[in-house]
Amino acid sequence: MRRFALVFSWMFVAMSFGSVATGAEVAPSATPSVDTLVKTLNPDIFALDANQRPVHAITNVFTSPASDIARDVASNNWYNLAIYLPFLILPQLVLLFAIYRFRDRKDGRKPATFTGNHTLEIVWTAIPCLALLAVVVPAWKLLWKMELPPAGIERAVVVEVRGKEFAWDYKYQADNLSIGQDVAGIQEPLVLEKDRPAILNMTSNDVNHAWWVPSFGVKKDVIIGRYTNVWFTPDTLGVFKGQCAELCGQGHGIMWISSVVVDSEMFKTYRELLRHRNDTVKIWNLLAPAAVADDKELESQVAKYLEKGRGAGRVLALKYWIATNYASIARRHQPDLTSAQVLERGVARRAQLDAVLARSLSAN
Ligand SMILES: [Cu+2]
Repeated sequence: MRRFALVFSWMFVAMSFGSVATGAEVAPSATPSVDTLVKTLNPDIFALDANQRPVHAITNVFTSPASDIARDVASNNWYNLAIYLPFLILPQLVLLFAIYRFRDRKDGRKPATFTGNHTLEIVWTAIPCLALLAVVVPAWKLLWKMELPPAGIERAVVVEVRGKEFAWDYKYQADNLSIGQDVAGIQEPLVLEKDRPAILNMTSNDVNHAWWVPSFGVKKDVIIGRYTNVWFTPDTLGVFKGQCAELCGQGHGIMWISSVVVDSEMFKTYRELLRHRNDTVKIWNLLAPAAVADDKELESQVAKYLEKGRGAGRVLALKYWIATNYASIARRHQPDLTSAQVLERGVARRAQLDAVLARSLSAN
């Protein structure tokens, strides 16, 4: 009973710790260029197949473990294999030996018959029991570890995960920043920080799903009307893929998961970019491929945007989101424009924005 109380309570503990860690306005120093940021934080839009679907490359937990839990899961599996492999192989060897050694030699000898052998029976009962114990104890310890709050819970990145037919929405609990699908409807990756525990509190909007990223060693049902949770500490930089692992309807096969693990500097920058995202929508509407991009209108919207703050982070966020939107939308079929035309327009409009920004920033 105590254990269940513990398990249920830790996610709330995690939530409250998470909300304390709200970041202040960060002025990114020595930040990478806008294009580098776009590529680093949105790897999927640069890796689409001929049908414009993200290239799946789900790495597995044994060859590419990328979290503490994944490493434990992989080593526990190899250990279990070492224990149970002899039980699979030895009986076959004994059987082959007996078939050969005690074959009928056509010399009229009668086979020996005997019943009961206490010593033998005790041995063949005791050995499997010991093997079972040898498997159970470490497996139990690992399962226990996965259920309990992580070490360093107060540093954890707490994310609410919502499954829906057929995509994922994420919300960083600390500052209520949400991500999901971008302007072109492409699933956005969950960005996590290396060496910082991630706690996912998960639920569903419609039917049951499952959040599965093998390289994190995590697979958990995402159930409507209930919260399930997992934690792991990503320990490798890079992009890690997964897939919904609960048959949830027609689009189940394309309900993929993407996660990008970045260093702490990049994670800070990312959160800063997210913080200003909603404010960039009006400017995006002026700069989108089909828009007229009137210079006067743009100047007034940029001025409004800068009224709320003109720090380096806020300016970078504006440039970043326009670039990201263009990068993404160029890789989806547009009604009248080819990808190349969209990209070309993107370059021109980003230059237009840079010019307006430069004017607005130098004006005051
Ligand atoms: Cu599914």
